[in-house]
Amino acid sequence: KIPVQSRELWNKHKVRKFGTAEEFEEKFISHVEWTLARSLYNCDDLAAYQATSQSVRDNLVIDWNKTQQRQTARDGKKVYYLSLEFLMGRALDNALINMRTDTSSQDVGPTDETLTKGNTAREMIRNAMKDLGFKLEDVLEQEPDAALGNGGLGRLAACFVDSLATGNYPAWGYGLRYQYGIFAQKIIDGYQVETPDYWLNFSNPWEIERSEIQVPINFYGYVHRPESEKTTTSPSDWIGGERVLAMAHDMPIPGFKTPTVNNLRLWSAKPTTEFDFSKFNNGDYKNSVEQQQRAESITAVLYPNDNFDQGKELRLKQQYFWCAASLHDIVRRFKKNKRPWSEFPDAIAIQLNDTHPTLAIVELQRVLVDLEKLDWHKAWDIVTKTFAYTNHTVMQEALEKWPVGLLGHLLPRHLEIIYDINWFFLQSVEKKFPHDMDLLSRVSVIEEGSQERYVRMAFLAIIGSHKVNGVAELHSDLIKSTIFQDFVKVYGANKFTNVTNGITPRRWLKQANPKLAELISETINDPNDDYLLDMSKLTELAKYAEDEAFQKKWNDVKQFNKSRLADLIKRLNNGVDIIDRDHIRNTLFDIQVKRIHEYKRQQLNIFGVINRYLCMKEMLQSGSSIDEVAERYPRKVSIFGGKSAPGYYMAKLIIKLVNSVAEVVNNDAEICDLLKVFFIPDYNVSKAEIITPASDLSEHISTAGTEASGTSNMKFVMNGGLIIGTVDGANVEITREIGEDNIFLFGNLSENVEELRYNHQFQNTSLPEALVKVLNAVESGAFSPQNASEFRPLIDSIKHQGDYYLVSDDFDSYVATQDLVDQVYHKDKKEWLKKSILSVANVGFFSSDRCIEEYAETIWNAEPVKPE
Ligand code: NBY
Repeated sequence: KIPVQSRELWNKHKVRKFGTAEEFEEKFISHVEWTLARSLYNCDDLAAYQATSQSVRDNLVIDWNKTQQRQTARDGKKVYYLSLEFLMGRALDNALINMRTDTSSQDVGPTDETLTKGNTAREMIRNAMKDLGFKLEDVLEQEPDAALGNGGLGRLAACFVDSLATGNYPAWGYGLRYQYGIFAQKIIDGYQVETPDYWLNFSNPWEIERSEIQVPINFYGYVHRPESEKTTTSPSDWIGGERVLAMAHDMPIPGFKTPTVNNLRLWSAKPTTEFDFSKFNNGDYKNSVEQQQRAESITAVLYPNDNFDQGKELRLKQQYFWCAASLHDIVRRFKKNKRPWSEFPDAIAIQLNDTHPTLAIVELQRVLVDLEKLDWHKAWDIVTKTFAYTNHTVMQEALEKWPVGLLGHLLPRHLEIIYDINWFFLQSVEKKFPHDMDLLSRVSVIEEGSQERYVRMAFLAIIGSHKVNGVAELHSDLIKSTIFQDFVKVYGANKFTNVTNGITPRRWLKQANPKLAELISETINDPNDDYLLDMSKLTELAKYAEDEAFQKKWNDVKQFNKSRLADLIKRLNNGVDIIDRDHIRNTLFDIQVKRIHEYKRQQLNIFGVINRYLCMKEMLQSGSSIDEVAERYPRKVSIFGGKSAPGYYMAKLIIKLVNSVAEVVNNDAEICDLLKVFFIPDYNVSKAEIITPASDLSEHISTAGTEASGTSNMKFVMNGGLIIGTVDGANVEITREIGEDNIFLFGNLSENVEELRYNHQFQNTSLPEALVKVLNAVESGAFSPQNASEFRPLIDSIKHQGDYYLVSDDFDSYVATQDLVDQVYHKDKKEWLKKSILSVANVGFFSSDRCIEEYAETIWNAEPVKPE
């Protein structure tokens, strides 16, 4: 503690934020000289990025410190969001956009007074950078994506921390600081090749290493129970075998137009400085050093699977390492206040992003029973009131389960606790439904199977939580009627709820689409961009949906964004333009970017493209002119992007098929550039910021009932793109919000999926004629002349393996709907623009701010801590 008489001196030298361009320039230069040890003579774009980030970070850190002090003093309920993935993307541009410009209190950074009207903090810095000799856009490009996630689940966590800070919630994210994020995807000869993403190569200006916060974490070992304690539910000692340290790294998370800066705490693993003397005595010095070095492997790499559980021991180690470190941190902070344990759930809410952090439930029970010596049932009451669990999938292959043997070996005490949790749970079920042995085995946390027994993590998460939510209405209904139906029976339906996903409009509208954001703020007369905090303001736009002058401006923005994407594609295509710039206005940009997965049905999309191509060729062969072909099949570019899990054979084959089709179609002079196909390599957050605003049409075409929500559907709509989609996930609510006239829905409904699958298995189903032609062309080697059988597995899965994803059942309806899209886009542009404008006008519901408010009110019971 600093003595009172010293405080005056501290205050005299209080650090201050930069507020003017001049103050920023001074900061920038001092970081170039002092932080980077460089100078005017060797400051390149990368150094400028680092110096700018350091300067902006200095401002954030001041607010970060104040936010933490304020939240501690106010002592409201704190929210912790546990996610193994945070797909943050770049931080600098986002920080510039979020920098507030609307307050008059002291040391606030750029304010209205220091900025000329209509000029944002971002503009101020852009100008300052220019004066210093740099172009802001080039400098921003230097930042590597923080790609610590796979897809939707990880990006959702990133949008949530943005909205939590913006809503002034006292909330931290907890995750892992992987040294390697999701792999970088290269396309070589049409195939996906994975290369490591060592994103920390040039050091990371956005993280604050907290070397003072190091938590010891144990693995393996054995359980010792004192003679006096007879059962596994009494305090026991876990004697750990292997020990590593979890070190904290903090990332400041700025809210939009608020001084609240929250914290994202990521853990990295490092060896302890303890020395294993038993090994040393054996003379095995080298081995004992190696053992220590292995510690770092725990947080070395993100597992690159989405919607698939691989069940590897190192993954379980990651999960426990992260849960134990985070809980230790949370409990330590709680204990400072000396409140009774029974008040823990009043002080703290912990949200589990999928089942990956389920061990946190077990760990808290262990801490309370073994270390804090609470009675088992009192402890369990605290645990269940604290946790809530979000489910993101109903697909079996994605539901986590761990072999009992593996879990018990790594975490012997935790396995005992899991058995006891299950025991008490099953007793309560037995009491409610006596003698229903089937029910007991169905809801048991332990799956008793053939040889191995497994721990079902989703069941453990339900039992240990007070609320379970799905991520879109359809999905939340489905979990109640399918995978968790027995738990609805046991607990009643109220434990299960829905919070439809959302996305942050700061990144996905303002940052990704500055031109549209500008047009919107000017049109609805909102020069300070307040609509980004209250998206219902967008409904104002509806007035102009049919206004010709406005439609033209709207269309101009879209054309600008399409050119921007065409530039990117040209760059990725070795400088060769595949999109005809003279026709960009009447070329439909049809985009499907997301993880490659059979259930997301990129194969349906590419089969549709092949069908279109074959039909065009057929017309030409039967004597139609190219103009007639163009009339029937107007200009279109079909854009794909997304990563496959490295071990997912079928997904990789789909990528190869797309690239093979592109090769043939793009080089077919006969069709005169009316159709183009491109696969964008290495789809990631920063590429999404270019791609999303450029779509005319985007594809969200999963087999009904398989896509829990989808969030890119929301991003595309927010950027004025129309959707072709199935009645699945959040497409349902998007339709409700924007109106069914403004979305192209097709295909079978989820309630029919079971029957359709049954028919494929036991009935003689025939394939639609058009699809047969497509499959024949693929089978004939039309797209793989050197290896005709290359795509066999894709064909077989439809023809001979029951067509699990129902491509054949939805094919005709998909093609017909694509025809309808062409009709509207090319024959009735006014109608198209009207749909586009009305979509944006009514997209407000899908702001993650709304979503976070719902979590806060219905699950966490938490309130914002407003800055004075
Ligand atoms: O979560 C996605 C859903 O597919 C999507 O519909 C939803 O919008 C989004 C946000 O709620 N799920 C997802 O991205 N899942 C994963 O990335 C994932 C990653 C790893 C594992 C499981 C799922 N795993 O078991 O290792």
